[in-house]
Amino acid sequence: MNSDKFEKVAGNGLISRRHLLGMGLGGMSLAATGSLLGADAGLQIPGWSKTPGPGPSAYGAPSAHTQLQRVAGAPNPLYPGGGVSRTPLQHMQGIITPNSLHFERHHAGIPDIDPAGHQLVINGLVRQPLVFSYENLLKYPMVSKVYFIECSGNGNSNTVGAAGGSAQSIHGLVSCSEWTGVPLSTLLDEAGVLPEARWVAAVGADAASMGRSVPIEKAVDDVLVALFQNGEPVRPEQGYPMRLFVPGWEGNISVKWLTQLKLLNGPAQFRDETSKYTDPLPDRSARQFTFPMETKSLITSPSGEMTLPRAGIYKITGLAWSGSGSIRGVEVSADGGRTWADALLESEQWDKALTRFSIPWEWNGGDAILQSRAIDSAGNVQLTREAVIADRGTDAFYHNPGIQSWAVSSQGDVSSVAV
Ligand SMILES: Nc1nc2c(c(=O)[nH]1)N[C@H]1C(S)=C(S)[C@@H](COP(=O)(O)O)O[C@H]1N2
Ligand SMILES: [Mo]
Repeated sequence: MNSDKFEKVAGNGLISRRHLLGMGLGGMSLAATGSLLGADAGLQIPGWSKTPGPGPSAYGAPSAHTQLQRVAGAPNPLYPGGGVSRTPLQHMQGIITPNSLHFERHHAGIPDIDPAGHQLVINGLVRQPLVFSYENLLKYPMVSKVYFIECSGNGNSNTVGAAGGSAQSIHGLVSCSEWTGVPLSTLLDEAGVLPEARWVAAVGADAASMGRSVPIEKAVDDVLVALFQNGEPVRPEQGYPMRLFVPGWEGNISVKWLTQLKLLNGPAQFRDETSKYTDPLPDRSARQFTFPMETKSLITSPSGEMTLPRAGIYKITGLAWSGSGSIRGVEVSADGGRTWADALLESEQWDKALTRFSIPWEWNGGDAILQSRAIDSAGNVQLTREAVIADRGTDAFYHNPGIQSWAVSSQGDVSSVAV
């Protein structure tokens, strides 16, 4: 293997992203997994080519040869229906999360809502209180946008230290879909917001009665009452028949099973914005209403709990996102942050959506620490783990965008470490 033919752009084997862009990897298969074609290659007809398979089906399912699954935490009998399941980021490509693999966070389980019996009420400081049925809402003009949603508890195990784990178990509370719905501004216009109204209090129809307050400026900016997710009705797990979708902000504020929007002159001070979803600080004060999810990225492959079979060329790939705009760039390090190289952005750089990055890397069989660092369109650079801890201490449960470090051992084992 002649590694000199690849342009090295940073320490410990990072190769110029230009090799992914037409310069090629010189016929060397990534990670040297390919084998040479024998003389009779292609002449054997596999069994599946000899007999017709089953015909069309009513609702598709993935190949039985793929095993992508959400992973849920153990149920807690004291907290019926409460819990999370996480997206298998390390096995995915592109930026869109299939609906069946969208992460879940429920405070009191998933209500079984018949849309015919569901109502959305707009009241409070409005000229004319309104009630919408599902059928009614379907008649409004809708917009479709690709947005990520991330639980503010995502990655929190990284604050305390290297707890091990996979991309899924540490960071799987983020997903990205095309959300289609009615702009909230359309509905608020129809109700006629009074000048003294400053906040919109949103409440869900689940047994948690989850409520969150949205400042009016955001509510009339890009917030949706989302009815469709990747083209099909929003899944029950995601809030069927309708959810509030608040782009770029902590997942909790995107109230699912949305049933009430009340215009107020201040925040409602719901439980989920006072005792929960606030950020305790080392000086014993707490931050409240820390809405935008911060600039973050993550290498999804190679990542924790994977094993590299042999030294050679690998394609490092991952995801980056920011609640304050689009992703301007991602840098990758293979030497624990001493040197960095620019990754290739493989997807569109959409506002408040996931962005896919990659870069080729030659693993020499020695120790390595892989990291990625994103910068967004507003110039925000992803914080290091130390910077997060310096700002929030180790008691803060929410908002942990710190740089993820994956250590590669000389055996090829990849694990999460704190550096
Ligand atoms: N009504 C209601 N809305 C809710 C929740 C809930 O339990 N009930 N969970 C919140 C939290 S904490 C998050 S992170 C997101 C998760 O959205 P998802 O389950 O569609 O991924 O929904 C939010 N909206
Ligand atoms: Mo959340």
